[in-house]
Amino acid sequence: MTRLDYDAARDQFAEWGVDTEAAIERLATIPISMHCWQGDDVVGFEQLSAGSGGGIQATGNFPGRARNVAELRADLEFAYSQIPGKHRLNLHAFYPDTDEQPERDALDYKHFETWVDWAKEQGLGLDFNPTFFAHPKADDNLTLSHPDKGIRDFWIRHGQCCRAIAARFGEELGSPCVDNIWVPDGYKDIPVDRMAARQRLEASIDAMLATDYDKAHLLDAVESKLFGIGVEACTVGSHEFYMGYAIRKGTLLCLDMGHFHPTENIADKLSSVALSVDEILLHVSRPMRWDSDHVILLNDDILAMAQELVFTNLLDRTHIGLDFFDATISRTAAWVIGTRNMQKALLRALLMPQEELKKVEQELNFSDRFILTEELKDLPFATVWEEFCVRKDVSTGKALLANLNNYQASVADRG
Ligand code: RNT
Ligand code: ZN
Repeated sequence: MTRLDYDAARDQFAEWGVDTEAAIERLATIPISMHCWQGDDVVGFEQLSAGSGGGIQATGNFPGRARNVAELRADLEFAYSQIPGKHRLNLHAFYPDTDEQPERDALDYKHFETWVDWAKEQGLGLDFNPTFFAHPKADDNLTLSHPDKGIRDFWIRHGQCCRAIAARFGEELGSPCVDNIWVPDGYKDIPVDRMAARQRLEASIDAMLATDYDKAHLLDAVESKLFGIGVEACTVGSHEFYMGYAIRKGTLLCLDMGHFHPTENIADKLSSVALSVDEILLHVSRPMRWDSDHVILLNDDILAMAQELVFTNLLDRTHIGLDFFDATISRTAAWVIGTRNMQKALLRALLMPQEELKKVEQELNFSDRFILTEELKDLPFATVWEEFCVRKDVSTGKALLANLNNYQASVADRG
């Protein structure tokens, strides 16, 4: 690409009243929270964990899985180096950096302190998640809603120590840490007392959230789900459950794109949810037939999501997190391409003539809306993306392909 290409693209967008410079500047301020668990197939660094369980599953055995903290950080550093802009890392509680083997209900900031040092060095924000799976006390697929009070209390303590850790992350890094609560709780077959399970879940989350933290340090989120493998009949923490909870208790609501009926449009939910909750957490993902957590493509679902965020002016109260894990391809390539796809989608939305589109819709001029949305697809979005990457000093196209393959080759001999 030459300077001339970008100048021509800038002029072309300007004809539609779109300022490419403003779009590039805005895009640079939008952090994406990249999830640590794509790097190791959701295994974690506790010696006791035997895979994820809880109805989630990474498929594949592509070489290069990060086996320890050092490998995961090296992979993350490489991935961030190929992604334009400054971003965040979304850590799970079963990724401590310690030889102590602490139980989940005895996790402490000290077990994660080196993550904070590393995040400071890298200029990253941190988000966090308690881990309510991959543990013997989660084997019934019941945690915070388990009928056994001892098990519930164990998981409540886990959630409490994770909030303390997350709040400290936020304090140390000067940026609020989103602590996202997702539990796998559900039933294989049809339960007869859904209400009791939901009341237990609610009481447990209330107990977990009882301590107040400064919102400048900690933001609590709750994540719903339609179903998981092994809990096909009922998920205790359903969408209605958490939507109501978030509204009544003032938490963030997490919308995971894989956690709804496959034909539902998740982008459509934003404007409705945003009328009732202050802030939203997204788990941007790609379900295929089920909550399969494929790496996100630059497809219609992602474009629609980004367009809603931009057109509904929700960027400032939405935290964009990613949630996918694929072990059939290079894990670092999955991070890089997936994260860049989210950014590309946002850039496209920022480059749309929003006022004009809203105006014709307001006038019920659906013909123009139709003509415009389709003609606009021919605008040179790729040239503006390229310019953004050049300014942020990251590669595109064949150079990116070579970088990704070279790095993959360097980790392929991990056992
Ligand atoms: C599971 C949820 C949850 C997990 C992560 C690892 O269905 O999407 O967000 O993917 O916590
Ligand atoms: Zn999720």
